[in-house]
Amino acid sequence: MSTNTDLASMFHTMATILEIKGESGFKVNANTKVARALEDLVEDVASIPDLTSIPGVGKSSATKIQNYLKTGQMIEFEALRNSIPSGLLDVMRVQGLGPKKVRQLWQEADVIDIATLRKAIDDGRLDTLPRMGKKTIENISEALAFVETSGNRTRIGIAMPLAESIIQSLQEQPGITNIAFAGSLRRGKETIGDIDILASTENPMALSDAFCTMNNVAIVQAKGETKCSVRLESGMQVDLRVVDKSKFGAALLYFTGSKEHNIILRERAIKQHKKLNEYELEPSNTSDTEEAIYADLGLPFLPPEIRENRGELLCDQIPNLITLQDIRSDLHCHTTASDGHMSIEELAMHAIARGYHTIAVTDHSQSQGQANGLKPKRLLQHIEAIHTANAAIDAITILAGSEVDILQDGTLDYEDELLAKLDIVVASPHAALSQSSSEATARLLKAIEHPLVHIIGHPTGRIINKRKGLEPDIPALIAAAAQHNTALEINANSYRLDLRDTHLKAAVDGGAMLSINTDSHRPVDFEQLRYGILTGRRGWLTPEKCVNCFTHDKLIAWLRRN
Ligand code: DGT
Ligand code: CA
Ligand code: CA
Ligand code: ZN
Repeated sequence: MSTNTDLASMFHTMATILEIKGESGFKVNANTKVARALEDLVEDVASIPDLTSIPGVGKSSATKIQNYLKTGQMIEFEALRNSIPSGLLDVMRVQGLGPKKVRQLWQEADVIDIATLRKAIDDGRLDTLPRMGKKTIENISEALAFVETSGNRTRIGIAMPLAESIIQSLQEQPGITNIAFAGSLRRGKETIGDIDILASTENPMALSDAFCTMNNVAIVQAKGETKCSVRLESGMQVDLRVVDKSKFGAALLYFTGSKEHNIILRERAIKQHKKLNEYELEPSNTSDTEEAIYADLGLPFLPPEIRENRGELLCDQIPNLITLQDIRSDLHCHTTASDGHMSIEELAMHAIARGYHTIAVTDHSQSQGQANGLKPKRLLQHIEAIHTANAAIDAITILAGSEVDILQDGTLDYEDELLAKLDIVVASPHAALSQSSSEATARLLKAIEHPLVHIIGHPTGRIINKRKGLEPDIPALIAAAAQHNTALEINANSYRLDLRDTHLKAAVDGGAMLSINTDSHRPVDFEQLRYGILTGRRGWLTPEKCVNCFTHDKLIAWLRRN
C-alpha cells in the first residue's frame, strides 16, 4: 500500500510548493484534495481501473498518477520541486512556519534553507519585515534550534517517561477527573513529533497554571482554559487540551489518531448517518469513552497501536496482540564477559525478578574488539561458567549463547563446530552497515539459512535519528526466515526498534517467527522491553508468533529444532 502513501505525500508536497510560490488557492486545494483522497483509499491505487472514479481526483491528476504508476516518476512533481530552492522544504519543518511565512522569508529575506534562515535571524534581516514581530522571530529561532540540533522527532524512549512524569505531576491537581496522553505516543510510534495530553477537570485554571509552570518548561507558547502549549528545555513540544468529561472519549479518540485512522472512522460514521469529530459522536450519547464510540460504530475496541489505517477496520477479528505479561524469556543479553555490566548471576537474578523461565547469555563474538568480544578459547570457558551458574540456580534456565557477528559476506564470526556447542545463537550485523541493498540481502539470507542460527539480532542495524542501517530486501528475508524457522528480532532498545513496525507487520503476515529482546547491558535496559512490545503491537504481533512467549519446554524444543 506504500504507493498510495507515496503518491499522497507527492500531492501534499506539490500543494505546499504551489503555496510557497504564491499560486492560486484553487490549484493548491486541488492537489491537497487528491492527496487526502489517496490517503483515504483503502485499496491499492494501482488496482483501480478508472482513477477519476475516486472522489476528488480529476482528469489531469489521474494522468499524473497513471504516469507515476507506469514509470515511477511524475514529471510535474519533479518540475515543481526544481522550481524552488530545495532547502525551502526543510524550512517548512520548523514548527510554526507554514507555506505563507516561508514564502515571505524567501521573497523578502533571501532565506533558501535552514542555514540561511539562521543567518537571517542573526543579522537582523527579519526585524524590518512586515508581520514579523520580535516575539515571532524569537519563536522561530527557538523552533529552528530544535530542528538544527536534534532533528524534529524524539525517540519514544525519551518521550514516554517524560509524558508519564508530566501526567503524574498534573494528576495531583484539584478537580482532575481524567488525564491521559494521546497522539503518536499513545500509538507507540518509534519517534514522537510532540506530546499530546488530554484532560478533564473541574478547575481548568489550576490545571493550566500547573502545566505552564512545570519546572522543565522553557517557553509558554499558548495558555488558555482549553489549550496550552509549552516547549520544554529539551526542545520537546507539549500540548495540553482540556475537554468536558462527557466528551473525553471522543477527544481521546481524535487526538490519539492517527489522522488516517480518524479519516476512515469519520467516513464510517457518515455512512451510518452519524457525525464524528473531536468533540463527539452524534447523535448518540456515547462520547465519554472510546469503547462506547467504537461499539456504536459497530466496531470492537481497536488498540491505539494499530490505528494507522493498515486494515484495522476491515478485519473480522482483531488479533490478540502481544502484551508485556506474555513475555517469559529474554534471549539476547550481555555480561561483563564482553561489554555488559552484569555478571551471569546478576543477569539471572534480574530475569527471575521479572518472572522469566529462561534467560540467554549472548556476549559479543571475536571480531567485536571494541566490545571485548570473546575469542574461541574464552567463549569455551564462558560456556562452562554459564552451565555452572545454570546448575546452581534452580529458579531459571540460563542458556549459553552468543551474539555472533554476521560478517560482511554473511559468514559467521565463529566456526560451526564452536557454534554447535551453544544453546542459542543470535546472529547480528554490527559492521559494514553501509553496503548495498543486494549485498545486505545476500549477507542476511546466508545467516537466516544457517542451521545453527536461531535469531537474527537487530536485522538492519539502524540507530534511530542517527544511522540508517542496512536496507535489505525485507520480503526476501521474511520468506527465508519463515522457511528456515529462524526468528527475526525486534530489538526493544528504543535506539534500535529493529525490525521496525512496518517490516514486522510484513513478517507476521509472512508467517515468520519473531523474538523481542532487550539486548540488556545494564539492569535498567530491561525496562526497554515495553518499547519492543509497543512496536510488536504496531506490527499486529500475537504471542503465538513470538518465541519469547513460548513455555519453557516449547522454547527448548524450538532451540533444538535442527
Ligand atoms: P506526531 O506528533 O507527529 O508524532 O504525530 P501525532 O499523530 O501525535 O500527530 P499530531 O500531534 O499532529 O496530532 C495528534 C492527533 O490529532 C493526530 O494523531 C490525529 C489528530 N489530528 C491532527 N490533525 C488532524 C487533521 O488534520 N485531521 C484529522 N482527522 N485528525 C487530525
Ligand atoms: Ca503528537
Ligand atoms: Ca500535537
Ligand atoms: Zn547485543
